[in-house]
Amino acid sequence: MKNVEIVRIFHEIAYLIQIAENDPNTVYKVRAYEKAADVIENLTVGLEEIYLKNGVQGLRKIPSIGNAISLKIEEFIKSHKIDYHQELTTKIPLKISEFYNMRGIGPKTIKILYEKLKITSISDLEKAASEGRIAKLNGFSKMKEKNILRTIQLSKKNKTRYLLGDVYPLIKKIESRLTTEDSVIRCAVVGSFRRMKETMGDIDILVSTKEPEKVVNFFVNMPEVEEIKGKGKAKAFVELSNGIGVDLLVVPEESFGSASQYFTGNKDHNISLRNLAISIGLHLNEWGLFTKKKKQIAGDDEQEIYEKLHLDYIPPELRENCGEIEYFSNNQKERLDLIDYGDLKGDLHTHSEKTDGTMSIKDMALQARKKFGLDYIAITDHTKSLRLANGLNENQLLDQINKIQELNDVINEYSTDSRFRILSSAEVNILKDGTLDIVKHVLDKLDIVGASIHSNFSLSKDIQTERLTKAAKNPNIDILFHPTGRIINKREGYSIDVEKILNTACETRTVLEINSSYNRLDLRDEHIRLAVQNGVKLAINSDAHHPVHFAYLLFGIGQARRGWAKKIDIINTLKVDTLLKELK
Ligand code: DGT
Ligand code: CA
Ligand code: CA
Ligand code: ZN
Repeated sequence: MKNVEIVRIFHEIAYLIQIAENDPNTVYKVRAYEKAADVIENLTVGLEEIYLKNGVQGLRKIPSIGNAISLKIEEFIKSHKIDYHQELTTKIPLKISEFYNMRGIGPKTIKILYEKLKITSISDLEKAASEGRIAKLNGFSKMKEKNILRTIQLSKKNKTRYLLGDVYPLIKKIESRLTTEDSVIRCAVVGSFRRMKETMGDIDILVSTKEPEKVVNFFVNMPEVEEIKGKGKAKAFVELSNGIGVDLLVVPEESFGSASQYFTGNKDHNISLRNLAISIGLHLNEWGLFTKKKKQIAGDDEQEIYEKLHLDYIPPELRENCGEIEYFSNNQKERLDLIDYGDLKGDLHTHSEKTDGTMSIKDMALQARKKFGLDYIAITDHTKSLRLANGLNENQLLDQINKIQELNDVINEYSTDSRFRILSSAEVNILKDGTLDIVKHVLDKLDIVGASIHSNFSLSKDIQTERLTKAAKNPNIDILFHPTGRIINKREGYSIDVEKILNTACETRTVLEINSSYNRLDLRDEHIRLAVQNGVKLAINSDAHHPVHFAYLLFGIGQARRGWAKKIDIINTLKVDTLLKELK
């Protein structure tokens, strides 16, 4: 996604010109780059798509993108770099990303510190401040110096967490490399990653081996390792080039199960489990489960730990100390038929090149069937009031319905087994007052209707809730897409009364979406749990704009499991005919 890179570059340019240039007019330039970055950050469309379709003219139609900036975007799309940005970073070799979250240490301060003390990084800054070199500068004081040190401490604590989807491919690569290494017997990535938490602080990897030192050395010498922060005989802690930390723990084979349990966590789940062990006269730690006389009765197999504590196996996604230990005790009658990773039969939120997607409807369908084993997808292109995404109007939607009917025959022509089905649908834009931008008689013709909010994010809680409940009460709307609108680490989501919306969804039989796009994962886990308790049906969708995005369904399923969603709670586990009957 080029948008993200361009946003980063524009922020960097804005930051660096404040240091590099002394002209008083630079404020306007700075503001222009920052405004452009903000607008691009909130676009639902790829700049590259806009450019490929409509060229620089198309880019200029975006609010806050003027001539100069549209040319910079073009330059980036064509050459994957922007010369002006490179000149600036060469001239001023600052580690800018380190300074972003430093409240109170803005570019003005950094400019002086860079010019006078050649400070280019936070560690330079920390060193200079602790040596008292900053207080001596003109315009600074002991007090200011102290504040700088405090800000650095704070920012170390609040380091932003990494998105599961951003680090997933990297983690899988490291896991498979370690797994195939000769000296490794078993390898597992544990911690919050194994619990499929939407973000993670660091990565935790567990290995069993007879040659701990060999494994530790192999690990710290991997190409992704930027810095070795700590290294012992049976553990190591490194930082990768993208900044994330990795803890490696090496244990003997007979402790691999108990160590997996311990380092999967979370911490509170572990504490409850340990107390449960104590209550039946046992002792549990990362090395195993022991009797009072220190005899090991379990350890190499994680499941056995739970069994010996009279529990059914608790899936990692549920280990948050939120009632799972009581629920999974052997005497509980009801089994939890949790949604599983292979359970989805279709995807009810996908885009084609007709709006802001990048592939034809046919290619989306063929790939969904061939690569991801799905039986159906709904094409949910945007509608007309979302201009930036080239939203479809009524006539275009009617054309698309016809086209999809034809395609359904074409793609099944050579298939001998079950038919694949493309459902005609749309991601209808919910307007400010809760009405839709497509007339009813066209919506009536679609197989399924999704609706979502793409504007007016900052309405008051009452009004925003009213807007969504009104949409849910609309008999045409089957599913509300990304209901809370949050973007992880970036945007809180609209202010809404989630319980009220769940109640309305239940009464009106409106389905709520779990959007699998890993920067949304909307609904979040606790909302899913509430929805399930209230009998609201859910759909796990990819929001794919390209076939590779079907892979994101994995994250949506993980999120659903964290919310205790059962297979029957998720409508797209149904066969397509049953699904269409079940909808309101
Ligand atoms: P993260 O890294 O913030 O996303 O979250 P986790 O859950 O991966 O936490 P992390 O990396 O600090 O530790 C991994 C696991 O190790 C954690 O889930 C449970 C276990 N653990 C860590 N510290 C403690 C502790 O003080 N007591 C207990 N019982 N377990 C701990
Ligand atoms: Ca961790
Ligand atoms: Ca850790
Ligand atoms: Zn969408």
